[in-house]
Amino acid sequence: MKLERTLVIIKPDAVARGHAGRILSRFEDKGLRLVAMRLADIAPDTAERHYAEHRAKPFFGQLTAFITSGPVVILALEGVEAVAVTRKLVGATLGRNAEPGSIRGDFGMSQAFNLVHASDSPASAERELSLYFQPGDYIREADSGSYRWNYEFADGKPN
Ligand code: 3AN
Repeated sequence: MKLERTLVIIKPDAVARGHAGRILSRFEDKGLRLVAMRLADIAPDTAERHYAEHRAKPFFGQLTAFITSGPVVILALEGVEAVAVTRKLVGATLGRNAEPGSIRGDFGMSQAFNLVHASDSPASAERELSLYFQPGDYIREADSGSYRWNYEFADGKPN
């Protein structure tokens, strides 16, 4: 059974405001599965590698300072089309524009302090997951039985 995995970071603002549990619940409620998780401080060099595509942007310094400013919860989530599903649950970058019902739409107003990072493509997810997790950090591969009521398995493939 091959399912997609994505990286989520519950950012320092969300952890400091005491929303980590409720944000985690949003992903679990949807049926995305936690396959690795850690509460940690992100090292500055890891933050710079993570956000390398934004290096030339004027907010790069603030962005890396913010993500390293306090503890974060780092998650690996699994499911069919997990990257796209997770982005949709997270919502638009600017909290005050984000759709009500999305995490950013329900929990925040800011652009910089926008509660959650989520990988934006399967290729980014692969790169970002490897920044934070080693192969041994993941739970054992789930069998399809543990997804019995999340998907239909007509020909062995989740649908
Ligand atoms: P998203 O997180 O929705 O994928 P990106 O990739 O455009 O958004 O931006 C990465 C992060 O940079 C955002 N999560 C946000 O925290 C921060 N950011 C984006 N634009 C700005 C900005 N104009 N000023 C400050 N921070 C920003």
